[in-house]
Amino acid sequence: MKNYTNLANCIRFLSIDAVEKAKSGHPGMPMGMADIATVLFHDFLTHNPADPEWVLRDRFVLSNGHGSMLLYSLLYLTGYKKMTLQQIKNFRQLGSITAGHPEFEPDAGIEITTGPLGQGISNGVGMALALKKLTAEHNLKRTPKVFVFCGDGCLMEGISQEAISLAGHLKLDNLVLVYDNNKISIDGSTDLSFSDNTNLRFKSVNWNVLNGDGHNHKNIKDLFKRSQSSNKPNLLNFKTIIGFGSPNKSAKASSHGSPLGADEISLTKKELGWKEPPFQIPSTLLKEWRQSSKRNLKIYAESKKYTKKIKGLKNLSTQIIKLFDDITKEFKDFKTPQATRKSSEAVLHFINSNVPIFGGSADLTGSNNTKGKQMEIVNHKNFKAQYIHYGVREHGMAAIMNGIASTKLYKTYSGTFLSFADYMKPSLRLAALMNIDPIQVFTHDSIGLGEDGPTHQPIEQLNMLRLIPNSYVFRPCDMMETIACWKTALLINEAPSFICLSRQNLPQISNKKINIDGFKGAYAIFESSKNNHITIIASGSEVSLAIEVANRLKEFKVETKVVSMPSSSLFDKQQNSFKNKLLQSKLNQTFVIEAGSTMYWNKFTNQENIFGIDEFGASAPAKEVFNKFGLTPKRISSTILKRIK
Ligand SMILES: Cc1ncc(C[n+]2csc(CCOP(=O)(O)OP(=O)(O)O)c2C)c(N)n1
Ligand SMILES: [Mg+2]
Repeated sequence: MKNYTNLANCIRFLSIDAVEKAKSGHPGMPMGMADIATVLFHDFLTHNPADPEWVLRDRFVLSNGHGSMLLYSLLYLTGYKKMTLQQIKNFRQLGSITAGHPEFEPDAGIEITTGPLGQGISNGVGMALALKKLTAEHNLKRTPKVFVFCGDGCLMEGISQEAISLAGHLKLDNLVLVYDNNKISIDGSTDLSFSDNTNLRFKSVNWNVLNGDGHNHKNIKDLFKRSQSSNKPNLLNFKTIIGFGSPNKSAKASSHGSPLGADEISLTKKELGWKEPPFQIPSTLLKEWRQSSKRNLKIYAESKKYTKKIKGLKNLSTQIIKLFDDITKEFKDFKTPQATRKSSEAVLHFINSNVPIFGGSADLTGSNNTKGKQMEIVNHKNFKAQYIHYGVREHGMAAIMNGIASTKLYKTYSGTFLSFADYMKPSLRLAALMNIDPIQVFTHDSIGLGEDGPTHQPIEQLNMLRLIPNSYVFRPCDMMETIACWKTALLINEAPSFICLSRQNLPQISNKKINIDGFKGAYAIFESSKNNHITIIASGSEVSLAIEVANRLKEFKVETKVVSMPSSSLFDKQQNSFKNKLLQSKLNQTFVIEAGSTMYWNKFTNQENIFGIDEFGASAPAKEVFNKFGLTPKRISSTILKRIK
């Protein structure tokens, strides 16, 4: 048997030293999980540090991301080139890849950004699902596994339940969740707030549950081994001691999130028999760590015959551009009034058979119109399929999609109502932070949904989404704009997209005006004269309203340019000359109409020039709700006339 204790102490002291030097960080978790991680990396994890992005590697996810030094230590010790000792010494410093919480850096071995607790578990479910699909499609001999570490906090978060429930339903047997059951969180003992029977909880959602001692190497090995023959997802519930080895801080919340301090470090060294100066790893131990992945070289070499065939998302853009030429041709003369969610469905019929994609909906398939014609439904017998019934699990869905998107094997989109974007926000933000590209289809995008009332009528959600850096909000007004938005969203590889669609029918108005190839997020859709007095910006269902307003204003000799802005996010990225020219008007007056909160639009004009809604909607037929909030051609045009007189 290897000397796992000394190998694990390498992780412990790198973590202790890095946190001490940074004067901040979380030593307790790496000290507590070091033994489990050592056994996993030495004997089970299939990876190759010389090729971090090897497509058939197992994935390692640190859901309890505060213990980031555990991950950085493992990557340094096993020999990932980018994870140098200098990086470890620069823990938590500007410009280092050793950020406070792990930040997505696949070529350094950091598979996903974690920190907000519970996300990583759900990301792991997405990765496991994508890898099951890959295995099924390519008939692989071995399904790559996903090992997720989590703590008490991750399991207290509601999102974990959504994810484990779906994972159990789909029987994702390549998923191994390793629970750091140390009974400590920041406030102290978990007895203060957590008395779940975690084993029963997992068993009830169809998981294989194994219990062990997280400091007994033989026992740890045994559990990992037993998990290999399971046909269900696996929970390895390990009793551990946070801050293991520290005489005064182990098993206490005081080791969770602050440096041990010089005195306690000396005592810990004594306790664990560690004699090295800070950041020094004895060469024999480092050598053993560096050798640890060599056992995978045979699998790595053999996998070449498969990896050559796995294209993932490489060279997809040319295919997408060609596909959209066909879609555009098909619909260029389309005239029937139609809800944009229906238009989106029509586009999806083409996409699904031409793009490697996972679609889905959180139990609103018929309302979100997210299921393309030929899409088969993913279940434990059919991982080749494309459509995921996520059930009513919006937050889990968004985080699972981040896991799928992080693999770069598939594009992924989902559906729910726009007002429930609130349920998904934490994961949407993380997608943007990671520069990954999930696409959310958000239907029922305004008070225009009518009778379901204010709980379902989004008001501030459009702008909430627009405020997420590195993300794209789309809100098309008709069929052709929907095509443009889908095309742009699919071509974006480094940011999430949110496509917001109407429940209600809308007229076809953009056919003659939109330039799908050169789509810049906004364009003039209607000009009552080339010499416009004013400009009105509108999006989605309010574009046709804006045109009605313009027609009324013409009766009063006011000439209007209506700018349809299906994507303010994309428009913002354009050159000032284009933006200024598009918005210019003789009276230098810009107005905005959007059935949502007004605040975002202040950057284009004065508050008085914005027609929106800054209170909750109302339960009534759509037309009456639009009336109630003054979003009618008559009210808006008369207000505009007063403003410019
Ligand atoms: C969503 C979210 N809420 C709160 C936090 C702040 N936080 C970080 S660690 C932690 C305690 C977690 O306890 P546990 O997972 O048991 O970690 P341990 O102390 O055992 O390392 C909290 C509340 C967070 N990172 N994410
Ligand atoms: Mg804990």
